[in-house]
Amino acid sequence: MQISYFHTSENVPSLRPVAEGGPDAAVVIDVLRATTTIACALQSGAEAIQAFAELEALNQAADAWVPERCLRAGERGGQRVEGYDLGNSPLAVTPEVVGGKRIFMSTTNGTRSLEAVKPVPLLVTACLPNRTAVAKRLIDHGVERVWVVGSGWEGDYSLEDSLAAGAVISAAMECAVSPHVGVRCANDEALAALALWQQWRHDTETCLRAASHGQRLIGLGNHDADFACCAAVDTMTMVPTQTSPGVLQAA
Ligand code: 3SL
Repeated sequence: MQISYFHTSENVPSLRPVAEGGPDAAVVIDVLRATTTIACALQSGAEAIQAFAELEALNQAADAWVPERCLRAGERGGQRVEGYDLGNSPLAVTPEVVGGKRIFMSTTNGTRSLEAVKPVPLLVTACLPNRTAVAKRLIDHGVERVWVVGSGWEGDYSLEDSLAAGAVISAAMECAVSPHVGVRCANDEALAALALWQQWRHDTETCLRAASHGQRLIGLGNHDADFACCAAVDTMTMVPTQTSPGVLQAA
């Protein structure tokens, strides 16, 4: 298995079909906080997350859904979009709130990364809590070329997404015990992510708080519980998986 890492959706190369060397799997990461929230929401029993880069498209799709089973989650600049049911906190997606519901979701960066790799045959999302579960899923599927895509912040690099990319790559290397499964970093970004994980793996919360987006969230108010949730490692086996374009479900 060859794993490439791209820091943001803007860095993702044009997609080619698998037969022409394109990826057969993609892993989207937005540690703070979209992919952590997505995993928590599905763990809490949400029927699905339907992701949108733009609010207009989200509103159209949500308007067409059964109102009692529909929630709108929107985040811009770290804050909840006015009039929406939810922002982007993993703590808000409790079973009481999201059980049985479809969450129509748009965030500043995370849902844009999902959009960028929507056509890839196997698309999953990762965060620190489910990083080993994601790595195992890749191995079980026998995929050959994996693109891991971070979300960054408005086109810029983010430390916490790279940390989680390294966490997933490291888990894949540890889990690939059969002699015929080899895991290799296919670009420098993947190697650098792995080095970052080696540096911070015993203190992930410090890394998240030191990161520029961590500092942005701290500036917006108390996010202690969000940091603790997003920094937890291997606490979840949920692997959000795209089941139809833009729709993630527990699979
Ligand atoms: O950028 C994103 O997609 C969000 O996850 C950002 S925030 O953590 O909700 O501020």
